Amino acid sequence: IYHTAEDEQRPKYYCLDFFRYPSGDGLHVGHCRNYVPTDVISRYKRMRGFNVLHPMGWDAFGEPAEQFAIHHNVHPRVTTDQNTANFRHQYRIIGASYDWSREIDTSQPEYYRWTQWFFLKMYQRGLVYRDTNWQWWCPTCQTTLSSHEAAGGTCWRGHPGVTRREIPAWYFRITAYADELLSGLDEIDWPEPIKAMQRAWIGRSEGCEIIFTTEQGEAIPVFTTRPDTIYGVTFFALAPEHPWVHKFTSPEQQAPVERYLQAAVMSSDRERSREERPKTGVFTGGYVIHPLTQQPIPVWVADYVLTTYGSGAVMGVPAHDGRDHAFAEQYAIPIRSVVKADGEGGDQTQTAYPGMGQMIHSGIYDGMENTQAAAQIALDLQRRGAGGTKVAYKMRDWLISRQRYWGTPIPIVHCPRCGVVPVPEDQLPVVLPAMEQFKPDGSGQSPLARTAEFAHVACPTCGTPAHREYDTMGGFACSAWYYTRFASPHFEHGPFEPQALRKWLPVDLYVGGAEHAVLHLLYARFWTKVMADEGLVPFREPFTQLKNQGQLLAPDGQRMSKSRGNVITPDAMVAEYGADALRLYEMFMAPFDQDIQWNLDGIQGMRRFLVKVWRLYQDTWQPATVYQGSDPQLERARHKTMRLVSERIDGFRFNTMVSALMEFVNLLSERARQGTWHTVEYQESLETLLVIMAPAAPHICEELWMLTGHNYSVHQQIWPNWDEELARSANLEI
Ligand code: ANZ
Ligand code: ZN
Repeated sequence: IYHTAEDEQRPKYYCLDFFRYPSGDGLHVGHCRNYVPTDVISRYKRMRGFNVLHPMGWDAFGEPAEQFAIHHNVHPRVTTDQNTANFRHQYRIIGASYDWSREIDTSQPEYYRWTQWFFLKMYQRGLVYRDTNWQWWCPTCQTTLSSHEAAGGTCWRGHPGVTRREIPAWYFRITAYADELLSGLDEIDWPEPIKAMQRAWIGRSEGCEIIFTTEQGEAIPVFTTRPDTIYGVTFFALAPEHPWVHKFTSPEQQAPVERYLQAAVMSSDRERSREERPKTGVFTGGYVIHPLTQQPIPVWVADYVLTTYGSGAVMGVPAHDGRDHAFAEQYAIPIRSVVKADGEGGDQTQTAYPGMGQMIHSGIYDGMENTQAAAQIALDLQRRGAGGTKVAYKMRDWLISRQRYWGTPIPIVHCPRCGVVPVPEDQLPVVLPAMEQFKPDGSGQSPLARTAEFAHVACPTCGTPAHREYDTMGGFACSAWYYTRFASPHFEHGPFEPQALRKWLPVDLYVGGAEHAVLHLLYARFWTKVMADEGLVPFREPFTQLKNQGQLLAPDGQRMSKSRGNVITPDAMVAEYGADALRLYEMFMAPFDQDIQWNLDGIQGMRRFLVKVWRLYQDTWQPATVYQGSDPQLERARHKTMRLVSERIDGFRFNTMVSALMEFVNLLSERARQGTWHTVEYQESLETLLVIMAPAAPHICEELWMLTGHNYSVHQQIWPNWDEELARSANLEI
């Protein structure tokens, strides 16, 4: 017997599922494609001698939970507690072996006081700031969104019609870690598509900053990857949100510019940067001065220029940039070629030429290769104080303010005398008041502003009557560090107990859906790096290995959803076929990461398989010690099966792990049919099968383990070792 209690001698294994937000819908069988394999791995690792941490908790704060509560007109505290009870029940019936003594709930003050504590740490490190800006605004959720959450013009919850508002909000300076977020990807074992999405999201681009000047001599920089095209600049374009638009706008152009601005800011960045989108803009009436020719260049406003990238302004080079070309054609702006392709005349202006070649119409740089000229021009500009090399990132800072009730209150006080004052650490948590009227009222302000007891406080510094920050943090703040809390979930003197943290973290295996590629998974990496710089954790990447399960579609080929009425619940399947049949089918249906459709025949087949296993033990298990004959072939098959099952669990090949078990059972059935089951090899095989099938089908294996006279529990057995020689030479005859 093997003791699975924690033991300091053993290595650790931290196997984490994405924790859940406690929606009212509960689990459907699609979710089990995540939870069953991780449970199998956890059980397997325990039997292989690891201390395994396999916890579950609730991502309870945030818009999904609050939207659900609003929809059902019940307080989110009530719905959250109801829903978590349902989830807990569902996890239990599918046999998930979570350590429920470590359950956490991000909406409890014992948890969110540490979310607030981290906010203060970041504040001290200069990683938190407040800024008034154009924010993404979801009219359905009635709250601001981060650019991540608003990508594509749809709210991350699926609501269309995301627009923009100009409001003050709090940000985490995630861009300070852009380079490390990029380079860290090389060290972790994550699916390549997720890494690619993070790289694209960070969007590092090496180029050059070039400083143009206003007619009054003020500097206005642009970011360009093509300084070699500087003599081809025929216009200058500002993003509609650029703060200097008004400075350039002449009295005559006032009205058209205003009209343009109002329309422009409402479309999303992605829409605005679509290559095929017709280019629009308006002339401001103003000019900038070209840094090398000193010529005046007309300043336009154009919405294909994003305020969120580079400096929010571009030097327009229609001869060599596709978008600038389309724009110039639209507004009859001159097109001036400055790089010619080999063997070309160079002055064609029908389309943009983005390629390499020889410099023309570029003063002293004429005749040079353009790549060489680019470096030279960057250098010359730098000498004159008119620019230099620069790296730009597509990624923006992380907007965390939400004008919503159901979130972690931001621990800040606004004092008429002292300004912004962070709440002192010893006054945490700032408790979310229990409000009956928690719904947004359409004012755009957080409901917390309406609670006098919460809102009014004495300034922690000077005692003057002041008011609290009303915004709460978006739910992604809570989930950015939860994986550390599981190490010591009840610790009261910090977010985690340092010893426990060192023992369990980082997470060895993290499993969940691919839809979190750039939200949660990027935020958590950022938070970890801050924790590391704060000296709190001895690692810089939280999740050593990441796996994304494939999607399970309904039998009609659609996504399972309540609204479509095609949801299949584990509750119904467990009631009808048993948890083990469900588990085996979840693994057997397809490779772990492949999308697949639910098929009732599949689970019925698994049920039949388990009945067959059951009969085998009823009919042929022999407690006596009198054996007849020997069966070397079966012995080889036994060793081979031990090896295959182990390798396939390790390699995330759960479907073929199940087929290895099935082949072995077929072999045993054959012996049973032929009456050649009185051998010691056969009886040993029956015993081995229960042990190696226990992670996949824990209930039936435990039951048969007991019925065949063993002591509790099959799950505390040592995983068997196989003989490589025997395992190799086996030929399975089916
Ligand atoms: C002049 C130029 C000439 C450009 C040329 C390109 C080709 P990546 O590679 O994605 O970093 N740009 C700069 N800031 C922008 C903004 N805020 N919104 C929209 N476009 C912006 O792209 C860098 C190029 O994107 C920059 O180089 C700039 O156009 C444009 F033949 O400058 B380029
Ligand atoms: Zn004060």
